[in-house]
Amino acid sequence: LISIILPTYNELGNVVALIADILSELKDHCLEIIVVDDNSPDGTYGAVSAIRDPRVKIFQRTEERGLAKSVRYGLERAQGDICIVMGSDFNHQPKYLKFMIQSLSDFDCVSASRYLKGGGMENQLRYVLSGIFNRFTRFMIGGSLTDYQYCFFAIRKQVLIQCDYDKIFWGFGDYNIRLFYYLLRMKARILEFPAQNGRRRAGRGNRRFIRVFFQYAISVLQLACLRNAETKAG
Ligand SMILES: Nc1nc2c(ncn2[C@@H]2O[C@H](COP(=O)(O)OP(=O)(O)OP(=O)(O)O)[C@@H](O)[C@H]2O)c(=O)[nH]1
Ligand SMILES: [Mg+2]
Repeated sequence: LISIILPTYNELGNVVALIADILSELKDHCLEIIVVDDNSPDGTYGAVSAIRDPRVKIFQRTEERGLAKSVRYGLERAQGDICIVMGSDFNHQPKYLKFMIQSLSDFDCVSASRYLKGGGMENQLRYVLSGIFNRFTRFMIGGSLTDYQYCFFAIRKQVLIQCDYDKIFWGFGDYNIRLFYYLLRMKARILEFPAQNGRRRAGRGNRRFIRVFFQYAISVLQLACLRNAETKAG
């Protein structure tokens, strides 16, 4: 069983079409789609609930809002031995899913990268800034990955459950940096493949770029300190 986790916040114009695309792309696979909605005011929950397909499950969180906590919520409810996390706005394209699932037979985690040859994104300013930030991340926390913050990956449940979720799942997409830090420390085998960022079809995405940038920078510095302390401790 493959579990696909889709966190949503105001994705009424995207998520229903995305689910249809995923179901069609993976029609030969046994899967469940777990949508975790943070009480979106636009009616995302109602639209997904109206999908009459037992493979599609929707959960609504009302206590707090947050991407990383929603992903955790979905992962904790996932029943598959393969979990895939992706956004629900078409930035992460379903056409890569088959490759990701196939490649997991030789790896613990398969992650999309905009920074391998063949990958990329339309917004050039964001592409360059995220690229610089990824280099900074690599320098500070180690590893040889090219994209630590894209949040589009498939992972074996067996490997995932060895991680301490409390240390990873908080904040926005910075949880991805922490997850990869701990996976690399566990010597998990991570494969990156080149991916083109898809165009958001509807709605407005994350507009708090500056805030998110600082949040990510703080996360990297925290991990660098941890790495330093661990190196000293031997
Ligand atoms: N459950 C939940 N999902 C969220 C939250 N914030 C964002 N998301 C979802 O997480 C994914 C990534 O968020 P986006 O707003 O697209 O961030 P982004 O890709 O950096 O921004 P754009 O490039 O504008 O799309 C989307 O599927 C969102 O719906 C949240 O607080 N809770
Ligand atoms: Mg997006």
